[in-house]
This record gives sequence, C-alpha cells and structure tokens, in this order.
Amino acid sequence: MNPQTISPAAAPASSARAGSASRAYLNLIGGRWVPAKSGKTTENKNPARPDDLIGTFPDSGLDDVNDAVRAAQAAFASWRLVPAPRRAEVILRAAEILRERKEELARAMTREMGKVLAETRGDVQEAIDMAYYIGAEGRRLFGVTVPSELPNKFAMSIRQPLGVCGLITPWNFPMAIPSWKIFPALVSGNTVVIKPATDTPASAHHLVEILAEAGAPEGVVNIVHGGGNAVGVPLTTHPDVKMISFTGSSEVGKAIAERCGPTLKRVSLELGGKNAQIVMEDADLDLALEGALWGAFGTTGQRCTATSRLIVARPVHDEMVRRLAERASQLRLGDGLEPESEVGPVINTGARDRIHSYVQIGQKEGAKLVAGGSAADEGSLGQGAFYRPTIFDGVTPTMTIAREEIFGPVLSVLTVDSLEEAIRVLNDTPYGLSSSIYTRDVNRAMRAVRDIEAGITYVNGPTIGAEVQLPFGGVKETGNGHREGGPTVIDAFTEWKSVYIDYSGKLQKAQIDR
Ligand code: UN1
Repeated sequence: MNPQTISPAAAPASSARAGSASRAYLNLIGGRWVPAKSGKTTENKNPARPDDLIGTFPDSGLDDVNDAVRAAQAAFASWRLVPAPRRAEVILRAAEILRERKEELARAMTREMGKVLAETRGDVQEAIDMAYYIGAEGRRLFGVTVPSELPNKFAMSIRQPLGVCGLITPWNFPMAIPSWKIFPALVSGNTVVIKPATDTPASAHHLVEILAEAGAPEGVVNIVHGGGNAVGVPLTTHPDVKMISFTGSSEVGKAIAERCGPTLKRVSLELGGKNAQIVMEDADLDLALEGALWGAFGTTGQRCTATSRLIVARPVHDEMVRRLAERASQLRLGDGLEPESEVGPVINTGARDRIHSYVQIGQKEGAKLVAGGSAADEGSLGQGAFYRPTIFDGVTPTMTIAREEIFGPVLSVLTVDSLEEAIRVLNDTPYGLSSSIYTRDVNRAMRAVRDIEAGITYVNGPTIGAEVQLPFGGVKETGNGHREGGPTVIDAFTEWKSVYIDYSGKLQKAQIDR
C-alpha cells in the first residue's frame, strides 16, 4: 500500500445503525467483515431484559487470530510510514462521527451493558475526548534533542511504533477503554487487533466500524470477537504481536504477563482496585456524602476506580453512615434506558451471584449490613441482573470485604481515629488505583497526596472521574508501571530510538576523545 493513499476499509453490507434490532455482527480482518472461520456464533443479551437479544457475534479462535495478526502485520508496513499528523486525521474524523452519533451509541451501550444513559453518554464522551486529545498528539509525538559530548555531532531520540498491538478490553467502559488503547496505538504508527469483552462486543464493534468509516486503511484496525481462551490466549502468545494492552482483573493480568514472557512482549496492564475515600472530621459532610454515593454506586459499582471502602473519622462516623444508608436505600434501580433509573443492572447474573456471595461472607465475618444486601427482584427487576446498593458498617481491615475487589455496588465502612491511621488503612491493600480524601485542612490534604499509595488521588472529589489528559493507572497489583491517558500513554505504544549524527568527517570516540 502506498502510504500516501489511505483507502478506507469497507463498511459491512448490513450496516444497521446502533439501534434496537438484533443483528448478526462480524469480525473485521484486513478490511473485510467476516464470520469466524468455524462458522460458530454466540448470542449477547441485555442484562436488564434477558429476552432482548442484541445480536450474534463470531465465536472466533486461533485461525481467526492468525488471520487478523497477518493482516495487521501487512498493514503495518505502510501505516508506519504515513506521517503522524495524517494518521491523526483518521482519529479526528472518528471524533466527529462519534459526536454526531453519541446519543445512538450511548443507547446501544446501555442496552448492551446496563449502566444508565447519562453514564453511557459519558463513556462515548470519554472516547471523543481521547480522540481529540490523541489526535492532536499526531503533531507532537515529541522526542528529545540533547547536546553530544563530541564536537560536530548531533544527538536526538525519536519514537518509533512497535508493530502489531493486541488489545484486550473489559465490559465496564465498552467504548472508552477501547478508545484509550486504539487511538494512541494508531497515532503512534502501530496496527491493532482488538478482542473486546464477550459481554460488550457491540460497543467495541461500533467504535471499530466508525474508525473504518473515518478512513482507517485495511488491516490497520482489526476486531476478533470471542472468549479469553480461544482468542485472548493466541493473541498474547503470537510471535508477531509486539505488545499486549489489557484492562481487567489482576488474576487475568498476571496470567497474561506470564504468557507474554516467552516472547518478551511488552505488556501494559490496568488491573484491579480496592479504592477508598477518606472522610476527616473537618470535611464538608454533604459533599463527602454525595462523593461516596457517586463513587460507590455510579456504574453500579463496576468501575476499576469505584469506591469500595469508606474510611471515616470517628467523630463523623454515625452521621455519615446514617445518611449514606438512607440515601443508598432510596436509589432507584431500573433499566438504564428509563429516565427515572439511577442505578442499572450488574453485567450478568453470574456477577450478581458473585456479589451476593461476598455479601454473605461480610455478614459471616461480622460486618453490619446497613443497606441493601440482596438481589432486587420486585416487578420487572426480577428478570434482570439487579443488586441493591449495599453498605456494611463495622468493617475491619482484615475482613474479606475490606480486601478483595468485589466489582459491584458494595461499600465497606471502616472507622479511624487519625489521619495517619486513615492513610495506613487505605494503603493496607494489594491494590493502588484510585483514592480520595475529604478535608478542609490543606495540611492534611497535602500529607494524603504525598503518602497514599495509589496512581490517582482526589481531594474533595470521589474516586471516580479521571480525565483523559492525565496519566491513568495504579501501583502495586493494579498494574505493571504503564499508564494509559496523558502523554504517558505514548510511552506504552512506542519504542525509543537514539540517533547520533556525526558531521565531523572523522572517527570520534565517545568517552575516549576528551
Ligand atoms: C475503569 O473503571 O476501568 O475515572 C475506568 C473513571 C473513568 C474511567 C474508569 N473515567 O472513573
């Protein structure tokens, strides 16, 4: 392919817009929309209404992965030579299409994933934000120029793409997270094969379809639907895949890192969290209450950044817990497409049952249930995967519900007697993604910013709500040191090359000629 001619991948023949009908979705490989080679498909249904079939998706395997990697590898030869500002134009065009279709895409995402419409609009908005942010990066991709120690010699470092990147994305931000990975990969000159979560394949499909429409050349963006073992594993072990970017659980992240070891692939991991919000006795309690409700029960508690622990100073504990329990019990559960719904279903009935088993463990270990604690089954909720916003009081740092990521609407309240104890309790977890402190005392806020072990700390804001132009990621078992978002995401998707240009016309010996 001539790098000067960007011919868009063909759109699918049956390109029904993201709507309410059920549809047969396909993989995109080398610019062609194709079924799984085996011909097998799987169904995906609405978690609020299990009789609502969203569509059938290819149940792909090794052969499909191999085809996709081959197509991506072939496309890399010319995509890497397209000037970065022109690569970025594809992403900026995608931003325009996303903006035009935001409402329709959000509705399709709520139908597929369950979270309420305001939040799926936010999810599409996050993809739009990332497209504009990273699109502009096409005219930066800064390297560094430094002086050489020798005369008449020039030294600089430039960024180079890695090659084919394998992207494995979760269901909780079905468009935002694919966009965090696909856009920076492409602007840097890589080609991609994405395997989206099996619970949210349509949202990732819509993003990929938009990129094709925006002019991504054949083979630059490929999507292969299917399960972790059948598609994810061959992608991570494929010798021609140079990098894996994964968002999901720490358990799966560790398995992926091991599989990537033998081929020394770069692996960028965005994993679990056990995020906490501290509320000091001098905090604005109304604000802290709103923050905790949004952080714990927004997205039905299914964010990596969700608040799953509330660490409260003893003097304000009783008031905080009483008001929180009251407000949590009043939250309206329902189909996210209904305007009055405040909390949607969890992703599927398996997740609902797993969340409930944590609640049972919490009760057995002696925590005090003050709100929720069961699946919601009144009226039409009984058909869907709904779980009541749940709060445990009297939680101690060693209890299971204070330690393990539950990934659902369950908040554990712990009580402390000082800022030092609050920070110690907050840090007492294997994870380190997001954190928050509510205080009016700047000295306490600054000590928390310094001493909390987490990739993100909010002061007087909840643990959720990261913006795309800042690094996103965590410490300890939340990741392996890479960051998404911000200028840092480019580091994950590029290799540095140092270039020395000697214009002295003679052999000069570094470290020796002085
Ligand atoms: C996630 O839960 O994996 O900061 C991502 C937030 C969102 C992104 C969450 N902007 O809560």
